Amino acid sequence: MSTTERASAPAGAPPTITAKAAMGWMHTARFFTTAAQLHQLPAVDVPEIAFVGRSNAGKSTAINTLTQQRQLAFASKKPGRTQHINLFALGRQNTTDAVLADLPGYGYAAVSREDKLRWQRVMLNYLVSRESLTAIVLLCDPRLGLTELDEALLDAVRPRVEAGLKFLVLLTKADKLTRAEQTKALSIIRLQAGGGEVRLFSALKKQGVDDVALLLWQWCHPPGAAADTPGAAEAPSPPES
Ligand SMILES: Nc1nc2c(ncn2[C@@H]2O[C@H](COP(=O)(O)OP(=O)(O)O)[C@@H](O)[C@H]2O)c(=O)[nH]1
Ligand SMILES: [Mg+2]
Repeated sequence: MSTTERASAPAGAPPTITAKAAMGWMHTARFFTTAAQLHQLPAVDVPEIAFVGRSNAGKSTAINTLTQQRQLAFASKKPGRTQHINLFALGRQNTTDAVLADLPGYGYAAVSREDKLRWQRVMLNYLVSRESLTAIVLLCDPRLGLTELDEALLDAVRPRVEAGLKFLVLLTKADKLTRAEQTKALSIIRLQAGGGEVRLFSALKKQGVDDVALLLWQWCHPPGAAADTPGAAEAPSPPES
């Protein structure tokens, strides 16, 4: 592996790497643990990024695309089936420098009312109280826009976002929109997202993938923190394939 993976940056600038190296880092994702309840989740001492969104928004597909692994997050034909919080560890070799959390999709019509409420509670508790939570990626199908449940989620995390929690709205399935529709969706959701990042994403066309990988790497490796985490300061390996 070459040291040129790390892009050169002026002194004092945030640590930076190439998109290729960020994709290599994402590719290190492996299953860590799963929990049906919040108290069953182990505490972690690295940044954690939660993926949330309505059932069928494209969450599993986005996680699989970002990690370049076909089956890491189960892309189910039966939405609403994934009823656990699944954690994936990131980091090369035996180090873990970040964790991805795949949260159950919400809003699936065929789930019973009790189950829906139970999952909303688990998710909101997680988003409000999970200490390692560093960033939230909210997956949204731009043809539907932000729904009531997405807005409720945004409201719940607003105090944490104001306190520094990173926030990204990923507009999925962008390949289904024309250029004009993409531009329009971006500007509408930007207004609604209130200062968070908003990006277009297509698993099919690989649109936005590098960009998101880079953003997530940067969020998990803020300037000044790298020295505290052995291994994290080095450029990650590219995918092995
Ligand atoms: N055209 C297109 N379809 C997508 C894309 N991402 C996901 N889908 C489709 O949307 C449906 C729901 O995706 P899935 O990842 O299972 O959604 P989840 O319920 O949020 O995990 C599936 O039929 C996917 O094939 C994309 O980028 N483009
Ligand atoms: Mg899914």
